[in-house]
Amino acid sequence: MTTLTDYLNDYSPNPALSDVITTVTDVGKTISQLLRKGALADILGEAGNQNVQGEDQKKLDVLANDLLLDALAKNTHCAGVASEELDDATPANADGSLLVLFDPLDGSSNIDINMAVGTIFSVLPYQRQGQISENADFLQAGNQQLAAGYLLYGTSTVLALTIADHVVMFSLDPDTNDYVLIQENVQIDINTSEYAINASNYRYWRAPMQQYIDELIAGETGVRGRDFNTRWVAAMVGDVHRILCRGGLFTYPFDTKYANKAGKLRLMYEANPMSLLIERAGGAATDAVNRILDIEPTDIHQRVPVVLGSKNEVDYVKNLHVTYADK
Ligand code: AFP
Repeated sequence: MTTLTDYLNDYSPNPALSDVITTVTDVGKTISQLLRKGALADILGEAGNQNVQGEDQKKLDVLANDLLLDALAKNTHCAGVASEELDDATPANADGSLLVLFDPLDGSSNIDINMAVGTIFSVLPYQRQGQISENADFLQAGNQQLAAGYLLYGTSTVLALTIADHVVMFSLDPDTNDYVLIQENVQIDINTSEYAINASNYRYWRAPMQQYIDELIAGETGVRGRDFNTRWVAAMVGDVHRILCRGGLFTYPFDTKYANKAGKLRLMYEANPMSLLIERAGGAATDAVNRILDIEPTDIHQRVPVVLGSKNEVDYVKNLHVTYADK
């Protein structure tokens, strides 16, 4: 049996990264326990305020955010934290060498209905050791990430992590409260017949995305020549986990539903960490055309359209968009 501590000792490039990952995943144990208690822990329902995204915060959004913030503020290797729930980045320890970004509770709308939720995290290098970190320090492309992962609080609590050229998965053992290695080298099928999208936004998509989904729905009666299936967890962590387990395509595409939003998902603490996991598992991740990990960020809360998963399917979407652009 290999624990997360064993794995970090064997594969982590430096003790500081191991320590920060341990801090984040230890908070994950607490969040997991709170979720197991559910309504009995008085953590369900609305917190009564909105976050920087203008979204109503759930009690657990705020609690998970505060638990992560408090724990990382005490970690001497953490120079600063950026969270979906906070307007600006929060400085931590100026001598730290790492920056941590997270969505503390992805899929909040699932909390009150006992469906899957998760924590998504990303670790970037801090280049100005000795100085107080600020928003600009976080504006690094996703290809600079030193680590990325998520905790999925589902029927069991699973940790997916990449700190090297591969992806590993751990399961939280409720008896020992240890993360135990369950998969050493996650690989995604390059083809798939399963896709995840919120189809109610159809009328807001651009023409190539509408054509792509029309083709999937046409199945064997259309150009794709085979039937497809859909799944939609309404928590990116759940959809990405399914794709890491059995392939598939997930997309939250550009839509015109809200004029000032390129899509719903955030680049820095949702799309980038998930894209690193997907690519290192042999998949692909784009904004429909461009590689997400190469996007140079301009704001810690900027949004990005996302198409990720089985490589040949992601490439198919890209070709459709490029063909449309050439018309
Ligand atoms: P919440 O955290 O507000 O529930 O949003 C979750 C999310 O950002 C992402 O995890 C889901 O894939 C997506 O939004 C679901 O969006 P819809 O509610 O529009 O389907």
